[in-house]
Amino acid sequence: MTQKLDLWFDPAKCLIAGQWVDPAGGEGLPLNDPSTGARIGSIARGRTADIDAAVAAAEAAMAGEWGKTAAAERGRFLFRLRELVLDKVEQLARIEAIDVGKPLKQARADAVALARYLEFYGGAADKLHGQTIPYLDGYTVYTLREPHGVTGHIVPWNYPMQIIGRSVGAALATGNACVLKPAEDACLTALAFADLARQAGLPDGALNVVPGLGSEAGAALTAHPRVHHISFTGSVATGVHVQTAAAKNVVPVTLELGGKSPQLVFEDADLEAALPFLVNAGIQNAGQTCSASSRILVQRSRLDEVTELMAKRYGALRVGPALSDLDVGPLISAKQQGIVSSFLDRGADLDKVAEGVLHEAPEGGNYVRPTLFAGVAPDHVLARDEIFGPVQVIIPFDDEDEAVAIANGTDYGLVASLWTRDGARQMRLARKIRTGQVFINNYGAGGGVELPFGGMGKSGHGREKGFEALYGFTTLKTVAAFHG
Ligand code: TXE
Repeated sequence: MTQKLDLWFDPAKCLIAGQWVDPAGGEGLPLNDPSTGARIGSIARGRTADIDAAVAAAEAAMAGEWGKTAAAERGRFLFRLRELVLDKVEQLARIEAIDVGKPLKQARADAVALARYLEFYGGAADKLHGQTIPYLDGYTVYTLREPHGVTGHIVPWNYPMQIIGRSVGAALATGNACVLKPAEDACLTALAFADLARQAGLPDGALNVVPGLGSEAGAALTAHPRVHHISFTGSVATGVHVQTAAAKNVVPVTLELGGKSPQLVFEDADLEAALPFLVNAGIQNAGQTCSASSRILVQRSRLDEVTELMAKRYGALRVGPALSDLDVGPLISAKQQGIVSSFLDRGADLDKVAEGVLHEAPEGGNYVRPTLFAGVAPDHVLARDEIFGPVQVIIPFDDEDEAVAIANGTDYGLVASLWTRDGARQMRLARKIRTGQVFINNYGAGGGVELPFGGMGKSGHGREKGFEALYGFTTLKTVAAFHG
């Protein structure tokens, strides 16, 4: 197993206080290869005792060397870590591809994005500061931006490296000590990252990783009374659990809970430019992307054209093992395959206009064929619920008001894009659309780490990425001195 994955650490351990340790209960969880369905090893099954040890290690780090490290030095540490990540891009990409099932080129892009987060947050570490506030005669008033202390990070399996970069990267830049609970379905690059952080000279305990089940290690972390901030990316249902647990300790949370993100194609759209985005945004990472575009809203006069062009692209999509590096890999797990298949069953009444093709996909892998449905009503379950698979629906609209109503008509509000040449419409709709990001004549803007990201409605709250994340990982203290 380790040979195939080429790991330099033992995946069945936790990293606590700078040491690789067995989980206290000595138990493991299966490590599966989504491309084949085969079990290829074990990971640690961390539980409450391991989370307790990790939180204690983080507290000790805050009270010790890490808590006294200057902001500029924290930045330099992140730069060193970036170098180590860049040295290992190919290895990290291969590990992630095998663990998550994502095509190699997508995993490579994730590793490069992780390095970019470290560069951005490393550079920002010593540029975050408070303010002086003009006040009454005889007073000097200023604010201090301070770390929360111990931060908990619950990370899903779809983009481990990117999500660790944006959350742990920002938390370390601002001087917090982290306890990271990666997903039970894909935790290898979290462990790799933590080991590289150690090699880069991060003081012991500043970053601890405890793999395990959400209901065990995850729940223990979110309910821990000595964790001061929680960032969570995952499902709405689990996000509600996390926020409820955090509320009992009155701890702030950042929730990033996915979406049902639309692209609005108006009659004046440049279709040639739009087409790659219309499809890629739905099938990247096999549709298992929080900001996947699963709804394509098309003005009726261009409906047939868009449907035909997208269907042609779908017909050429090849699906196969991660290391074959095709357009689409397997889904993360048999469970996720079951969820997506059941959505496809519920779309039996719809007009299925195209499917991708399986290409040398092993029998036991978690594959589904990318599927495009057209002429879908906005209230159909496939147009409302997050599917988290390579499935898109085309929804027709007649005018701008209807387009906005449909775009805003789900419980979610993460991302949207507008395809139109009309400048006034661009500005008008950018305000009317209820999402955390709006893209105009593009989708995702290349995922820039500088761009604040987060949702409205059931897509969650709080912002990650960009400078906003640094505010989120700090708390503000006002100091008012009376000196007469
Ligand atoms: O998510 P969970 P799952 C959505 C997507 C997908 C669905 C289910 O629609 O089909 O969620 O995926 C940890 N306390 N997204 O079951 O349960 C868990 O161990 C604390 C959207 O994988 O939310 C993992 O680390 N933590 C999404 C993480 O939460 C708990 C990404 C996510 O798992 C916990 C993934 C608990 N009680 C899924 N229960 C996105 N926004 O990108 C679980 N966890």
